[in-house]
Amino acid sequence: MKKSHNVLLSNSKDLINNSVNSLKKDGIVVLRGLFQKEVLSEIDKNWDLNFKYPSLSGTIGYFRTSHAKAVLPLFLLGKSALKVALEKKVITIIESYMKSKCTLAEANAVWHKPTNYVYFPVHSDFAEGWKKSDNSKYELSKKDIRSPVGVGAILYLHDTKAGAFKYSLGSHKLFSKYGQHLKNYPERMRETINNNTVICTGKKGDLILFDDRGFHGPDQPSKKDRSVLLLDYYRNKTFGHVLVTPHIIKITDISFLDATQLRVLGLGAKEMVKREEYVSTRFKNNYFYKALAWCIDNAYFYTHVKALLKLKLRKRIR
Ligand SMILES: O=C(O)CCC(=O)C(=O)O
Ligand SMILES: [Fe+2]
Repeated sequence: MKKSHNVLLSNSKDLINNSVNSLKKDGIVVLRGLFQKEVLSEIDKNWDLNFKYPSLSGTIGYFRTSHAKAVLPLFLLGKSALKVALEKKVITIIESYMKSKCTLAEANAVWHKPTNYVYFPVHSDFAEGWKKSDNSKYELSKKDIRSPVGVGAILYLHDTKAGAFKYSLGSHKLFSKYGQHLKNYPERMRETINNNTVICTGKKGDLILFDDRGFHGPDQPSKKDRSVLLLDYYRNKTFGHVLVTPHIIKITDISFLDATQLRVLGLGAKEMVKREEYVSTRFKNNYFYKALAWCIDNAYFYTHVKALLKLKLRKRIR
């Protein structure tokens, strides 16, 4: 497996065209130095605040979705997260590559714990027949999948080696012929896909853009924690102005956005999945959910009993 991929510096000449060409040829481009230190340090500060404990009964905190993974709706990290997701050069690159307007369909902050096993195997995000959920009316046709229907983005929040993102160069041109799972591909094809895979070791602040149709995933198993921002932009000419589920945003954070950025963010867009059915709410199915909910509901029991006792005492004195 190759170990790295070309990195484009944010001040390099013709960044937009070079990025689009790299996406066309390889399905991936790595952009370095696009975000100021202050943007990254504000994200760090809010990350520390949000990733200390899980959110319980309205407390600040992350959503646990599996043993190894915890997530946070991205924009709870504040204005800086909006600056990253709606960076104008990034929007221009994606929309030129897609030959269409785009919508930021998903945006999450993701924290991965180390494991000795692979829990997120290499995959393609889209294939013919793809739907976000069973009752979704948006389904990809054979013709749809020939266009770049989605572009993913990963921002590294620290220098990343273990657990780095990996991508099979050029695999987006297969149009996910045998579906989203590598195990369903003929052996010769699987070999080629694996041989063309690069591990994108990178620096804090690197933004990786990739065509979602290509084979990709985190390099696992990994012995290190990993903190990333994970974004997905969908192609409007394919899906319409649609996002997966509406973003949660603090109203005081959005005054700096222009009309294009608000449109990409999903102002006026439709949703594919209701908030209550979105993957980040899956703790409701966990074995401990009801017991924990009971504990929270009764967490103020002592103050209640104290109030009752006081009432009784007062009645006796009278
Ligand atoms: O976390 C990664 O490295 C890849 C994420 C990914 O492929 C996905 O969310 O579809
Ligand atoms: Fe993916």
